Amino acid sequence: MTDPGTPDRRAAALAALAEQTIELPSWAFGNSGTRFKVFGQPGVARDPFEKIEDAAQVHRYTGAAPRVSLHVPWDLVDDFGKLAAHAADLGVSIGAINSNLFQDDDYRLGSLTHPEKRVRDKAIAHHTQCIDVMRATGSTDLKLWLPDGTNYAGQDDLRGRQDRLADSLQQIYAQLDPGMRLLLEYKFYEPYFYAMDIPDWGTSLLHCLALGEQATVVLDTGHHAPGTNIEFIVMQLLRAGRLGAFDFNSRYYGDDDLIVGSADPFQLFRIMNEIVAADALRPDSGVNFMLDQCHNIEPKIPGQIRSVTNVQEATAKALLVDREALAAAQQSGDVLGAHGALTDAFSTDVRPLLAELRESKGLDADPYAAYARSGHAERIARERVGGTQASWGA
Ligand code: RM4
Ligand code: MN
Repeated sequence: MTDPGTPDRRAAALAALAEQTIELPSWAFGNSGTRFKVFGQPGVARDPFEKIEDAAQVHRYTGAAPRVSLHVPWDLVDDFGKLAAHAADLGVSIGAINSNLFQDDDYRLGSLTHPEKRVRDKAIAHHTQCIDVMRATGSTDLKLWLPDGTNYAGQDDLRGRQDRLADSLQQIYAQLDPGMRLLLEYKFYEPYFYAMDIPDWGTSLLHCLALGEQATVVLDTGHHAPGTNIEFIVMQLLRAGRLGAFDFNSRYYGDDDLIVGSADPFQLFRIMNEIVAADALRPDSGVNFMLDQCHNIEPKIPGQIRSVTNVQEATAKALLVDREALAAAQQSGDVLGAHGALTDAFSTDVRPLLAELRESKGLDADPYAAYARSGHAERIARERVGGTQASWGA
């Protein structure tokens, strides 16, 4: 058995964990559900300002979630400068700006790939609006998930759609300021079922390579077929220097958007192991570790706290891998020894290490319990009366 807990390795892990940050999605703080039912919850945010207040609570107790992704138009406000200032007052900042190409009647047959130029131009102009929001908020990441696709073979020309997509993306990319990035997401099915126009990392990467260095791939862990080896994709995108961000969540059947690490903690560990092995945990590595989740039945702020701590636990375990023993076992063909170097680290209880990390930052060792004790959930349930609760999709 390798010993993942040597003092040197623990110290190095603590230093790396102290710098790790995880970005929260604004939509996690609104009500959400399935197409069957959206359950409202007491105290849910009613506007983008309140969503940011909730995100700031997650940061307050974890010390590791200092940015919030926004979604346009769900988070449209009159004055984005004011929203960014509100975030800064609460100790957080605005992260990626997500565009929306899936909620307009014009987009029935596609947006950036649509056969009609008028519709493509409208979808491109929406990104101009998003880039303006980035300028007003100091955001550097424009995140684009393309919901386009077709339902029936022959419905449209597959290659023609790729050509139109390449042209539309180029027009968006050309508007980026230096220092801004385009994060291009992929998803293998849904909302269309025959062919999605960006179904996989290869298609996303090809478009990014054609666009230029400011374009990188977003890997949403929920957007793969069952059994896909996601850590292989992580490794390959890191090799190509094009892993721009994660959308972390868990899936069982589809795009389930459950709490990251809840369905398969070993998979999350394997993903973080590739990140650590490639030294991509560093804050300047260019990988933005974001959550893309919804909390349909569980409370939202505690759900986000649990998500952050799950990512931290997987990261801590990856940092404890005995890399010398691993390399030696790999080199000598010791199959079980090499595998054991990973499983030993995975089996380590890292909660004491994370408690030490939090205490060193002046935080409570258990963010989940500390939030529960704080009375915040009861306070917002009392105070946030009237108005309309924010909801996924609105
Ligand atoms: C999509 C995709 C995007 C997210 C939206 C809300 O399925 O995962 O990342 O912005 O949902
Ligand atoms: Mn996503």
